[in-house]
Amino acid sequence: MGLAIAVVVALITLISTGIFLSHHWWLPHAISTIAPAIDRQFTLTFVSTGIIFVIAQLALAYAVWRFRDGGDTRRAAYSHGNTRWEVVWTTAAAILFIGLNLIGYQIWASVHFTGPEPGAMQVEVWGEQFNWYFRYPGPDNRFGPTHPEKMNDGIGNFLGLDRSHDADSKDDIVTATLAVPVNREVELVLRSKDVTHSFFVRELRLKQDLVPGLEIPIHFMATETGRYEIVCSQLCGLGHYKMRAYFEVMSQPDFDKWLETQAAAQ
Ligand SMILES: [Cu+2]
Repeated sequence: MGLAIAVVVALITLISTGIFLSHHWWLPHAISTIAPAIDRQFTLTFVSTGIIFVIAQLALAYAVWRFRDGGDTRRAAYSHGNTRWEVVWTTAAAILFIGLNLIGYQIWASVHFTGPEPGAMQVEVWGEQFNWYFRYPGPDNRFGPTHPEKMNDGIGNFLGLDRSHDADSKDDIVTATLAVPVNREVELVLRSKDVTHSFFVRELRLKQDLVPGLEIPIHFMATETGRYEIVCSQLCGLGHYKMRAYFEVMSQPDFDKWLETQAAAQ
């Protein structure tokens, strides 16, 4: 029985490790300038914890086999721990996790704490149960104020704009798709109308919560044109599963044309 359990533990370990090594299910194609650093961090975390996982599981399999019941009638002796080894394990785990955090922190900070490059294009991202809206500031480059009491999805005033009174709102463009020009720095300002949502585009390697009452900026540069999916990755209610939108990366001329069409439809 001991041998059978040891073989099963070893097989589970080796097969699951093999699945990861084969990259059969792996990260989707990356299209942002920050992506290589995030993928490197991911791989570093995976490799270091993976090696420890394999060693620990194979040691478990060995112990199950080595100390199996062999009809020995001696009484078992109980160990009460080994302080020196406990200090060693705990210190090693602390160094590993704090080290990984320190390396990862720099990548995270480059998206969140350092501002975008000058000349970045600003877009507001709004989440509501269960839709996404995006707002471009228009030719004046300024977002008009939003009035919660004027928000009315029924008449298409999703963000509560008062275009007849607020000068800055007049040329604001509200869309259902997030389009950006390729190779241009973009700053997104994330806002929520109701509960916490999360903006996630796998190919950008970008995920950030939208928190009611906060305006959260993040920035990125997309390096390949194409159409990708935005999903809400924070369980936000019954319709969470269908809270999606498209993210399109276009050439600058295509983007200009697209924005013009959107402006005409306001
Ligand atoms: Cu949501």
